Amino acid sequence: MAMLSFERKYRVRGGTLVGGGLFDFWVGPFYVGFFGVTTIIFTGVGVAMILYGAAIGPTWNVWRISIAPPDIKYGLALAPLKDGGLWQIITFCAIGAFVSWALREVEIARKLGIGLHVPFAFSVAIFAYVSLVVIRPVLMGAWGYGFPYGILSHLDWVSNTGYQYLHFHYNPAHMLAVSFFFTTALALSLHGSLVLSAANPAPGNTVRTTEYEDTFFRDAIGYSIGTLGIHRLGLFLALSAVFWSAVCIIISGPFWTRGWPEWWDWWLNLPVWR
Ligand code: UQ2
Repeated sequence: MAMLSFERKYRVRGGTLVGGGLFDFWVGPFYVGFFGVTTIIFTGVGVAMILYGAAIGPTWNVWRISIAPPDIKYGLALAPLKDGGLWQIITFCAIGAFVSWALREVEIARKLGIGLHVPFAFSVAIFAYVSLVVIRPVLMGAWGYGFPYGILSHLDWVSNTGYQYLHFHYNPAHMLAVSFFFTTALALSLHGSLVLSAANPAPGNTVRTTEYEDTFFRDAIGYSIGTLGIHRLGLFLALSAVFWSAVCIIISGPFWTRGWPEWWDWWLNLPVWR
């Protein structure tokens, strides 16, 4: 069945979480829904605030435009618009747009009768962003601990925040996150190359089935995780990378204020060495 006729067949009413049939329609290829409307509104207001922040700022150089969070002195209060208030509105709109997008994914998945894996995975990415601009700032008592919205300025923030803890690579949660990122790249490179080797072989060779894929890895390492298994593993590895990234920054400040190398003193102080 051609993709378009398949889509027409499954473009049916129902599955909505909010609004019933009110926004249950498509615009061209795009499903709208209640959360399509809220996504558009949050995105529109957020982008307008970013443009306003850029307009009242010192530069139109895209690399240097930056909208900073409020000064630490404002604590967790609302700040004046031009002194961090814009950042607060933009953060609110960003979270509103991201959550709306996730819920729109839920409605589409419900319509199709498929699992909620995609919105679940996206929710972990939202959790990572919320960790940086809400959870950690709230735990530390000031919105000023959030990161600035700018291409170079957010890089400066990451560098400065890392150096505040002397050497961020000694953060055990950061170690886990990095290891999961690398393992995700390994798994996807194995998977992508294996699928292409069988499904898109060199000219003159016929397309091979999944048994060939299994056999390749059984011959090479004595084990094949399977065609479904590799995707379970990939999702687990990728979500773990994002999850431990969130953990590694949440614990830096709220739960550990010294240099991360010093955290490992527990190892040096084990009674077994004495
Ligand atoms: C596999 C399989 C796939 C795959 C890949 C494997 C047929 C198409 C890549 C091999 C993966 C293994 C053995 C797991 C490696 C473990 C880590 C932590 C990277 O067996 O089934 O399906 O794509």
